[in-house]
Amino acid sequence: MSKVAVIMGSISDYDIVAKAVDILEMFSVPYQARVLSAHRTPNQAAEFASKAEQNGFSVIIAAAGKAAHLAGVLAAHTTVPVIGIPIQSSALDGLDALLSTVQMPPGVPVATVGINGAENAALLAVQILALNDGLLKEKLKDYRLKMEKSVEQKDIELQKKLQERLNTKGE
Ligand code: RP5
Repeated sequence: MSKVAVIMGSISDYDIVAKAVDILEMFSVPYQARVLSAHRTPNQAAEFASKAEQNGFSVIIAAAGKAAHLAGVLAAHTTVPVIGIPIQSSALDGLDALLSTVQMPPGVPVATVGINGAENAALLAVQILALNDGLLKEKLKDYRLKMEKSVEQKDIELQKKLQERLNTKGE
């Protein structure tokens, strides 16, 4: 199966990135996680992206905070789709990373998820892989169904709580 690369700009991003890893593992998608920085290890980051396709990666997830150029730099060195996760790691609460990641010039796209949106980044990666993988597509349908059931259950619980509230007030 095609692999997903999960790149983070710093090990301090890992707590958030771990949520993406959890999702990939849940779908049994092979991945490789690395710390590579657009600013601190620019040559290694460029080399990784340049060789990503030949090394069997079909999607790259790139998480970075502050002046978050990682996803864009990786995207500049490959045509493998890059999904950016802006990390909330500075005084600007992640808005800096969001804008740095999402505002790519025409020609070099980065599919940017919300600030700290690691789960969605992984799900989007799984959805991309599922285009050519029927089993993965089925797993995604199951995942959506479970999500639907869980929200329906919460709604039932809410209705119960509200009814109890009304009953207590009526006593
Ligand atoms: C970014 O700067 C990293 O992605 C991280 O979110 C932020 C802070 O990095 P550290 O100083 O914690 O290594 O490049």
